[in-house]
Formats: sequence, structure tokens, C-alpha cells
Amino acid sequence: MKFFSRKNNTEKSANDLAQEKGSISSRLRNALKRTRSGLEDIFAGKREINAEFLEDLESSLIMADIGAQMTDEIIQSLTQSLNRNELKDIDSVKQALRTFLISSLKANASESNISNTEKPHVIFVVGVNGVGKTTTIGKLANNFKKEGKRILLAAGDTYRAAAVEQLQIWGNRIDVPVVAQQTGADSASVIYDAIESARAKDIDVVIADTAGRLHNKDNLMEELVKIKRVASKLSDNAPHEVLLVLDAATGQNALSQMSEFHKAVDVTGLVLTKLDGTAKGGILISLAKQFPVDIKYIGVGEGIDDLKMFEAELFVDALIDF
Ligand SMILES: Nc1nc2c(ncn2[C@@H]2O[C@H](COP(=O)(O)OP(=O)(O)OP(=O)(O)O)[C@@H](O)[C@H]2O)c(=O)[nH]1
Ligand SMILES: [Mg+2]
Repeated sequence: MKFFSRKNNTEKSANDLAQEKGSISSRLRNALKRTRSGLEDIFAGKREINAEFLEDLESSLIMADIGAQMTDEIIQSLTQSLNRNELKDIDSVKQALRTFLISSLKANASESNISNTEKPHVIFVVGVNGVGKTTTIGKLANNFKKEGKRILLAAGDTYRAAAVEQLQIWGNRIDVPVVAQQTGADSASVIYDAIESARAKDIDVVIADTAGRLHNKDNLMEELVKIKRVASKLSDNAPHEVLLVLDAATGQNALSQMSEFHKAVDVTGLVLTKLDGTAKGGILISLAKQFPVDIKYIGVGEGIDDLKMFEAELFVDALIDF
């Protein structure tokens, strides 16, 4: 039995849900505006569907950072359909593209938010500098809180002078306790204390911030491994989740970040932030193609409500439904 269910919607009417979906979808469409515009140009106007059209589509998929391999597969599949006379107009191309993208993303869409019965559920948030880890933690904690969960934050970024304060500001804003020590303290010990304190206080979820670190610096990655090991001393299963935060605007470098973090700490889920500020939102599709990891959340703005559960269909429709 799942202890927490992602869909805590028992009190919401079908109407509320439809409205909520509608507003997420328009928010997402807005966030993906820049990524979509390159593709939109291709689909605008009444063009003949032929090899030249597919070449233009190929370039725009590459520009959106969907990735060479995925783009190849899409174009090959569309070329076959074209040769079978199945692509009669723009709409049939769009439909084929939609089906293709949704099926490749479906495997990576996460079914549940929190699915273990152990308390506290411990989430580590990791990633390179400035990608949006701390902001994501604030938004995520707020979302959990709205679902009625009791949250505690651990200020595991003990490197950057203002990092603890930044997390405490989030804690005050959403009225969630923050366990912290002074700058320079041992990050593993802060997180250990937080989990212990959460146990004593019957907290549901601990979300631990960590310092931004470059994925190619071995000593920093080693520190993450240590933090993880220390947490597992309190519970074999902790951390239950390791969320890697990636800035969508990073483009293809996100793939090497994913690969290095995964090697060090077994990433269980991805958060793609800043989708609102980039034309490279297709990176999410590249990542899904290359790594069998859940895409859990997407960041579509700086505001507290700007973190959404990832849903393949909503994402693809926001991307190509012009
Ligand atoms: N537009 C936009 N901005 C975001 C999003 N997520 C985070 N940001 C902004 O990105 C900047 C960096 O965010 P932080 O949360 O401090 O990033 P961090 O990964 O914790 O940074 P370090 O702790 O220095 O490694 C802030 O200005 C955030 O408001 C998003 O989804 N969209
Ligand atoms: Mg931070």
C-alpha cells in the first residue's frame, strides 16, 4: 500500500481538476514559448510535406536540443510514413510527432510523488552551482505542505556564506522548520541531525539542500557520496530519493551532469528548472532518451507555485500544439 498518494484529490471535483489542468497547461505553454517558437515557424503556413520539409523540421528539432539521436529516430520514422503516403498535411506530421514524443517520454514520467512507508522520507537535492536547487526545495516543500505533509528542511549547503540564510528565508515564508549549522560545518552532520530531529518530531519528509558542485570535480562528488553514506546509517533506505536539478538552458551539458551525478550517487529523479527562460526545452527529451530515470518536476518560473509534476502529455502538447 502506498502511504502517500500523489493524487490527494479526494475533495476536488472533476471541475476543479479540469480547471487545474487547464491552468497548468497554459502556464506550461507560456514557459515553453521560446522552445516552441522554432518549431512553430516550421509548422506555420501551408507547406507541402516532402523531404525538404523534413530537413527543416530536423534542424528545428536539433535547435530545440531534442538531441541528435532522438531527432534521427523521429526523422527516419517520419520519412517512412512519408514514403507510405501517410503524411498528407501538417496536421498528420504534428500528430505523428506528438505520438512519437509522448511514447518516448512516457517511460520517464513519474507515477508517484512519495511512495514509501518509512518516516521520514528523505530527499537529497543535488546539482551544479546555480541551477535552482534551493529554490526548488522551497517550492517542493510548499507543494508537500499543501498536501498536508509535515516537512523539515536541512541546510546541507554549508559552503556558500548566504546559503543557510537563503533556505531559512524559504522556511519562514512557508512556515517549515530548517535544521542548520554555521557556514563551514560538515554537511553530512547537518543532514544527519536533521533526519534524527525529524524522527523525534514525526516529520513526514526531510528535504536536504546541498552545495552546488561541478560534476567533474572528483573531491566534491566524493563528498556527496559521503553525505549519502552517513544518511544511510540512520536508515538503510535513506536517502529515499536523490533529485538532480538541471538547468534546462544548459543544453547538452545537462547530459554529462546527469551521467556524473548518477555515477556518484544514483540519481532517482530529475528536476528540470528554468524551462521558462530557454529555447532549449527539448533537452528534457534528450535526457529521457538517454537515461532511464524519472523526470519528476519541472520549474517554469521563480515563483513559489512554479514547480510542476512532469506529465509527458501535457509537456508535449505545450511544446507542439500550435
Ligand atoms: N526563471 C526561473 N528561474 C529559476 C527557476 N528555478 C530557480 N530559478 C532562479 O535561479 C536562481 C538560482 O537559484 P538557486 O535556487 O539559488 O540555485 P542553487 O542551485 O541553489 O544555487 P547554489 O546553491 O549557488 O548552487 C535564482 O535566481 C532562482 O530564482 C525556474 O524554474 N525558472
Ligand atoms: Mg542553493
